[in-house]
Amino acid sequence: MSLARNARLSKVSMCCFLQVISQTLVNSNMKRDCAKCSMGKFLVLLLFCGLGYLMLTHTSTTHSVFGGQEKDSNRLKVGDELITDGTSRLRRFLRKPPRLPPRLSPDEIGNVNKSVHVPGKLNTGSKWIDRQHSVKKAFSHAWSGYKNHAMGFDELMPLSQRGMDGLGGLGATVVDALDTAMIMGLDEVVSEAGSWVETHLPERINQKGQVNLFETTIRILGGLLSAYHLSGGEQGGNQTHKGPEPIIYLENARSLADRLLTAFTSSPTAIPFSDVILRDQSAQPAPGGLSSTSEVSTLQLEFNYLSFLTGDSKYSMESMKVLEHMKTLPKVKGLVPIYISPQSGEFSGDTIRLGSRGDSYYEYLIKVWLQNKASNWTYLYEMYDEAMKGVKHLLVQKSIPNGLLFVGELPYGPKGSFSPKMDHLVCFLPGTLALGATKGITKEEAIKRNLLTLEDLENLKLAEDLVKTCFEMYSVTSTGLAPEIAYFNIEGNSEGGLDGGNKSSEYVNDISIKYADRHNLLRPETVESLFVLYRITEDPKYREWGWEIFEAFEKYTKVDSGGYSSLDDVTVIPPHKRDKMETFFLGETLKYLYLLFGDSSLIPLDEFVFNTEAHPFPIQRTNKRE
Ligand code: DMJ
Repeated sequence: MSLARNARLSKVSMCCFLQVISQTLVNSNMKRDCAKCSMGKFLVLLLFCGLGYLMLTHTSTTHSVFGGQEKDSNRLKVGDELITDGTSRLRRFLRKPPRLPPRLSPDEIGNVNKSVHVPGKLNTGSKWIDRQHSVKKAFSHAWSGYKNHAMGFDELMPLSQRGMDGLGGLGATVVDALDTAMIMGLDEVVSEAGSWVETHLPERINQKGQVNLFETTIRILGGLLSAYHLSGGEQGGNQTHKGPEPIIYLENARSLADRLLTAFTSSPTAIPFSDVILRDQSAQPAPGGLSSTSEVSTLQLEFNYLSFLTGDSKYSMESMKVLEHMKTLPKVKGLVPIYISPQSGEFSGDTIRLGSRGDSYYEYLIKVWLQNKASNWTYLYEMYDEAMKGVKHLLVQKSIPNGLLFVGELPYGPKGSFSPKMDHLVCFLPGTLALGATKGITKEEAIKRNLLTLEDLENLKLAEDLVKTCFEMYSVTSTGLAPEIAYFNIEGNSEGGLDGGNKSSEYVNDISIKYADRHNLLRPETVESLFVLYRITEDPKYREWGWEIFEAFEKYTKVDSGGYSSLDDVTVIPPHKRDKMETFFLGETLKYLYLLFGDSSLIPLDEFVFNTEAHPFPIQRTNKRE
């Protein structure tokens, strides 16, 4: 039916409608009251004419980060233009609250959406909308610094206002930041970053030299895959964002992954080499021959999703061999050493920790299982479950004098002494524990549906205790920003004179910070866990803590000429700035803060799994892989 015919029909039906209404009124009590007064009649008719006009002319346009898929009424309204004929417009007008203004960004949608959104506690109040807006402004400031001084380089050096290639030269900031811009509804940034990917990335992938398999997978491959999804790629190219056709992101992802695969295929065992030479399509071990445990076990979400999207199982098969092999290796109550040999396939050394080189091994066990529940990889859940029991038995202790729970290390294995050292990196763990407990739904819902075991409840409690500790690692310092590493004072192992400088903190005597560990790299782990804990427990204190951290970043790391900088020492004011803005500040830190302050229906945790670089992939409900 043509649009003109539609419009005619809708006008006809509207006239009939008005006739019926005015007839009813004329025959009703109102007639008796007003019949004597022709002015009254006229006013009533005028009122209905106005109403009819509104119904005929009112159209609605919504805008979202998701491509075209219609979700239930509790979720964000998605899709492109909603143009309806007059009749259905009339039905909807009578049924629904006022419509959204045109082209709202997701944070604004969160605001409007609350009028039809059910879970009251998570509705976004205006304070949080303002705060979310501040995060968006911070992202724009970070991007403008990068764009003006370092476009196409891996990272911005905000103080010297130039770029550097610390990650192999694939324009890492562009790709890491892209899906954050999509989520924030920053069309201009999406367009700039997307055009750069389309124009420059294919050549870089062909011609660049050595890159690290893990960093390239989590930042570049992960960023491309989530950009593909968020721009509507899975809806058959129904593009919902500025920038190139979504297929461009997938093509680049595939071309990159085909080269990265050589790290797996050229290794004599299931454990991949740590580096790839892109232009030669060859791979090599790290100096010393060993790979990091976390690096080889933090590739599977990305390679699985690529297999799902392309229908080519090779990516998933190669990457899953790593975890299948690790399942067979001896462990200490589920905990593993931080090095592994691609030559022998065995773990190397005794050091066990959830900080650097160990962290995301534990994160991916549960996330890969959550991503592919249809594949029945229950061994991953069992490995995760056992490891978390090991963490509780061997690594969790309480500080003195005020009893903060923290996760320490076993530098010499289970028979050696315990070290009360905790990397900021360990602060991913509260979020992972909470996710593992409820599988992404709220605690309230999980309890109502009787889904939580005693173990889940214990893990959730541990998550809440640990995220408090992570927050206190920020509040004990003079700047309100956490150091890279903290030591917790315990019986017989207390460091005096190394406090963080905030004498008014309740925990100033519980936490010590060594001189070499006082830097801050704009890392995301604590705000990541605050975001997950807020979504799961709905406790507003996590948002308040996140806001305090954001304000400290604003105060001490913002660079006037554009961008944000790392810091040398968080215990002194003013802190000395370090000339580097890490890509994960845009890819992770600001994204998690934005989501923390926003509506819970934006990237729901039971529908998406975030890779370790905060790139969200949809959870696979079916197993489409070949
Ligand atoms: C990120 O690249 C990832 O989150 C990784 O898993 C750990 N380190 C950084 C952020 O701190």
